[in-house]
Amino acid sequence: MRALLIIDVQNDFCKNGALEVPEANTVIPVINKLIQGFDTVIQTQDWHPAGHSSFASSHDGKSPYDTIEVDYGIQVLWPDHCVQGTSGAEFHPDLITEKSQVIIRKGFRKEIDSYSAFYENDQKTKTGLTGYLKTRGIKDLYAVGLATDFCVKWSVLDGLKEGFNVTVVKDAVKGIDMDGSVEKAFSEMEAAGARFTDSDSLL
Ligand code: VGL
Ligand code: ZN
Repeated sequence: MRALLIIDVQNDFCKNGALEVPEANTVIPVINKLIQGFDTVIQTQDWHPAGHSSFASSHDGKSPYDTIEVDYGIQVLWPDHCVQGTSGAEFHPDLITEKSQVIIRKGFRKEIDSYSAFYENDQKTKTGLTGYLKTRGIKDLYAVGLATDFCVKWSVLDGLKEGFNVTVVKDAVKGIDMDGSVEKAFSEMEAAGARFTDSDSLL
């Protein structure tokens, strides 16, 4: 059994959003087409409380894209984004959401960021997605969405760690790209055992 894992296709990561991912909107029609070929569709939704610790505005003298050291390692500081209940946190209106059976919200604890669909950034606190997938007999995951170098990458790496076969649909992901981080993300995912395909070969 396979599932489509749609990561963070939310207004704030799309065109004119607070944390705009370049060319983000190009993935939406591709993902909409892919959805039709899947019986199981899962979405993630970045869902931060106001004043979240990953926001630069929560730290005196810091600017977006600065980094700080926290208990669980290096944290990139972001512009305020995907604040619970705001329109920026909504799924992009063009994305088909009717077939989504599970929506995993993440990043809702103020003191800890969460990129991955499986674990928060401490690499310990679980979202429960593994249990859901295993209970449903799903072994193969197809990852799409935003952003390649953050939430997609960590979801793919953790999915592999949890024992799933994970395939990234290359024309259905876009990245933020800080200092070559997209290319690095692809090599890290490949080294960890991810497979790659494009939507045409999948459909
Ligand atoms: C993401 C940065 C901060 C993502 C979420 O969806 O990749 N990136 N929050
Ligand atoms: Zn976030």
